[in-house]
Amino acid sequence: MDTPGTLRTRVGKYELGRQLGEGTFAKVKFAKNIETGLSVAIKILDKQKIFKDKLVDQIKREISTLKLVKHPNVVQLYEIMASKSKIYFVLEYVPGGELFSRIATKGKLKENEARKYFQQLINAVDFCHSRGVYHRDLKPENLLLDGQNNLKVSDFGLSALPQHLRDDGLLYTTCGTPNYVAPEVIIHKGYDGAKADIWSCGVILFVLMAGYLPFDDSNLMNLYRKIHRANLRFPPWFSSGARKLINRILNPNPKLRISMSQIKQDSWFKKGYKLPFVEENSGTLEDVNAVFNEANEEHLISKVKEKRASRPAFLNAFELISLSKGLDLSGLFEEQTEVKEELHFTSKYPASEIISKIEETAKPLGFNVQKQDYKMRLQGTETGRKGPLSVATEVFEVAPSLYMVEVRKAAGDTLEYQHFYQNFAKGLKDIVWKNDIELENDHSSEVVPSLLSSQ
Ligand code: ISQ
Repeated sequence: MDTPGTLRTRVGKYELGRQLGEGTFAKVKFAKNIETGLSVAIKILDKQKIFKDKLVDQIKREISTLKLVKHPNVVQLYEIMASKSKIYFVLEYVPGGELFSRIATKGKLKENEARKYFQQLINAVDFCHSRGVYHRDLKPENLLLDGQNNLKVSDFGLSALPQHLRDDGLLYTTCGTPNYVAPEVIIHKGYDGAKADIWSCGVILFVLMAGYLPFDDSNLMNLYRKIHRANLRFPPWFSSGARKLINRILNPNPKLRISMSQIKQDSWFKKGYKLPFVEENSGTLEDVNAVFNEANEEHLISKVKEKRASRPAFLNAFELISLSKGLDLSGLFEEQTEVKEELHFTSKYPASEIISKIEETAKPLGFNVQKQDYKMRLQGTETGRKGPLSVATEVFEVAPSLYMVEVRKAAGDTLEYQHFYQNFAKGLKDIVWKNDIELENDHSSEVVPSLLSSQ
C-alpha cells in the first residue's frame, strides 16, 4: 500500500511491499516493478551465509539453469540482485497462496483434483531434474497456487542452500519434522537427488488424498523408524491405482523406488494428463554472474521517503475497494477458499488509542509488542507448529476520524493465526466499528462513498 510519510524501500526498480513470509535468515516480500507495474515476490537472503558456506558454485550453476527456463509449474526466477550484504531473488508472484492452506481449510482433495496437482508437481520436478537441478526439500509449503489453480513449485535452484538458509517462514521447516524426507536422506548417506525428490512427491500425493501424513509421530526417533519401515496404511477411499503407484514411490530402497519415466507411464498417473508447454527464456546470465562474481552493488538499494510518520498513512478509495471482498472481481472467477492471512477492522477511536488497545490486548495473549509510528509487530512467545506466531498491524486513516487497521500474519501457522485473531478481536471489541466480515458484506458501506468524495 502506498503510505505517505513511511519508509518505502526500493531494490533496483522494485518497490518493496508487504511481507509474504519471514524466517530467521530469509524473507519473501511482495514488490512491484515501478517501470512496468508487474507484481513480483522478492526473496531476500543473507549474502555472507551463502559465501561462507562455500556453496557459490553449485548455487550459481543451478540458478543459472533456472534463469534460462520458463515452466508453467515452476516459480519463475526473473532476476537476481545484490547489495553489500544481501542477495535478492526476484521471483514470479504467485497469488493463490500455499496448496497446504487449501488442505488445512478444505481437508483432503478428491482423487481427480489430487491427481491434477500431482501431475503438475511431477511436470515441474521432472523438468528441473532434466536440467540437473534437484529440489531436495519438496513439501506442501513449497507448492503455491496461481490465479488459475495451477501448481507452482518454489525454491528450485536454492536446493544447494542448507536448510536454515532456505526457510522463510512461508516455506517453513526449521526444527520441523522431516515428514517429507526420504529415508536415505535422514541417515545422511550420499543420496540420489532425483530419487529423494520422488519420495517427497509420493508423501505429498498421500497427504493430498488422505488429508494427513503417511508417516507421523511426535517423537522424532519413532518418526524416523516409521519412515525407514515405510509401512503404509491407506485410507479406504484410496483407489487401487493410487495405492499401487504410492507403494512404488514410497519404497524405502532408492534403488527399487520407481523412476520419473516409470511414473509418467503409470496408468493412474496418465489419466487426464496434459503435457506442459515449456518455453526457453530469453533472459541473460549477466545478473547471476554479477552477483556471484562481484562483491558490492550497494547502489542498487535505495530508500525513498526518509521522513517519519507523524500521522497514519492515508488509504485511498482504490486501496480500500481492493480490501473489500464485495467489490473484488476475482470472486467472480474463483471460489475463495484460502484461510485469510490478512484481516481488517475499522475504528472511530483516535489512532493513539487504537495502538494502546492493541498493545493491551496482545500482551496477555502472550505477545511482545514493538511499535514504530503506526505499525506494530506482535511477536508470539510460544513456539507454534511453524515456529512462533508473528503478527504485523498497521493503522491507516480512511477518512477524518475513521481508521482502518490491517492485521497480517508475518510468520507462523495460518490456523494458529486465525485462532489468535478470534481472541484478539474479542479484546478489541470496544474500539471496533466494523470488522472484516461486516466490511465485506456491506457493499453500500458509508466508508467507500465518503472516501470517494475525498478524492
Ligand atoms: C511467490 N509468490 C508468493 C509467495 C512466494 C513465496 C516464496 C517464493 C515465491 C513466492
